Amino acid sequence: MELCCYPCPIKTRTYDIEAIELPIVYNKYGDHDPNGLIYVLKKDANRIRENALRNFSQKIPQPSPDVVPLVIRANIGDTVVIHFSHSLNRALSLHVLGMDYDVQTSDGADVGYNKDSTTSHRITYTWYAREEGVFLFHDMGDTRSSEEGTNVHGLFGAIIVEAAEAKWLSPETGTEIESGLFADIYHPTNPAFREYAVFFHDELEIKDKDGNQPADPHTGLPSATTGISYRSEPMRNRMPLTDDHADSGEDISMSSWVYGDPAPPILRAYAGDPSKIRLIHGGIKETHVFHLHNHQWRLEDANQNSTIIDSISISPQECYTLDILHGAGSLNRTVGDVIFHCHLYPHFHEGMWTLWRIFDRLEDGTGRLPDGTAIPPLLPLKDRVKPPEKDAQHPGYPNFINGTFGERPLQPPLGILDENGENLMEPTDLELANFVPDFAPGELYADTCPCHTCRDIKVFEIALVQAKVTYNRYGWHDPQGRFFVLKETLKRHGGLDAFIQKVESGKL
Ligand SMILES: [Cu+2]
Repeated sequence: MELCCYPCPIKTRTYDIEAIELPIVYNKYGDHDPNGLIYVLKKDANRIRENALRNFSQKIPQPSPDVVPLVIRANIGDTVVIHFSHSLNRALSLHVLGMDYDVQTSDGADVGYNKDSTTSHRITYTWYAREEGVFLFHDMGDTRSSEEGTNVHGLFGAIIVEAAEAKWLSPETGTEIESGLFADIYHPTNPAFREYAVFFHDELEIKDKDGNQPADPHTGLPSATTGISYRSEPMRNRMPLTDDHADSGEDISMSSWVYGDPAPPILRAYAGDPSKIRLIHGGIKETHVFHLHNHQWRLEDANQNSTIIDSISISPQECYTLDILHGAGSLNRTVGDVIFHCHLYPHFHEGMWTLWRIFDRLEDGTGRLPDGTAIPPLLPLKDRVKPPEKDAQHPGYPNFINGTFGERPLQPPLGILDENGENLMEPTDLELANFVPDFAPGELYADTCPCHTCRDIKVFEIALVQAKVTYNRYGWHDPQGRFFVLKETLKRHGGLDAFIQKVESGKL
């Protein structure tokens, strides 16, 4: 018998899924959708609803950790049976994109002459897991994109198909899980990896903590909200530290030192952990550009000749697997917070961003962030070297960084010189203890040349200059032009003042 014809056992994996209605609170500032609709495992429905209602009833409504898009998993070769039910007074369904099924029974839609496979009560769907990847499911019982529909209120989820024989464990407890955005994936022969499901969705129907349409504090105009996995961190809630509205640059507005962590779920890993992001566009309105800092992946994850990218456009209902090259922290094993966001800046501004936090020391559940928030445990992947324990000199990221919660974050040490060539920011003893062995300005916590193929260092001394810059012969100008100049250029023109004079008089 040919190898491909050998019979293999067909495994049936069954999920009981319910659609429920509940308020979804998108952040600690109380932004919420009072009419949220989500899929949950039926056995979790009461607990999730009760916790959500309790947190919603607080003076400022608070998010409920259990309220996240439903992510279930299967192995290649599985037959997936979904018992779907709900008690809402409408026709709803589960329609999966990209998996095989019989359209007469399991389409989750009411289309043409096919049988209607939406339901007002209960129905069973059968899907076939033929290939590895991430597949969106959503409601096709009500396809309207308006606030009367279901999608904008959150009725979507995903199924991730893993390799045959793979298992999925909780990153915090190490136990097998039935559902969850994040999982550690183990396989008998393949390396373990961190798996992160990330849902983009947009144009949400959001009220502020008082039940009003959120407004932009700078303009007074209505402010839209975009989300990641039923959470959002709009800049409208991160008010400037002072009365000066200009005092809200990115170093402040996106800093956890000032405001605490953003609301969308934070990805977590130890430096070097193999990692896959399962990116899902759950919405039905707009295309977004997922951009992850400091890391790259191949456009086609299974093709070693495929283009290396760090951003990808994702349209409604699309899904991608981002197999991160070199794992968490990339080739340099960088620890710290890495931002990812929609690169369309209005969406970024309206809440579509969060962090990937990469730790250097073992997090056993006893640690705390500078704002007092407990750090949940993160079990090391079992096939990797265990991260070192913390000690007094190595309290783990971010607790070796010089900073105070609620205050503007400091510039990194050794990064800026004054006009006499002296450092403006000297490192603390604790920072010094956590630098890499061959640290240098700009590469304090990560070796930027880990292969050590070349240690010849060329130093560029760069000045930031402000001067009036004239753009054309009609006199169009920027009175506060700011640009970089090599120090040797300044010297060649007789120093800073002489250089500025030449720029402003049009001689340069
Ligand atoms: Cu966007």
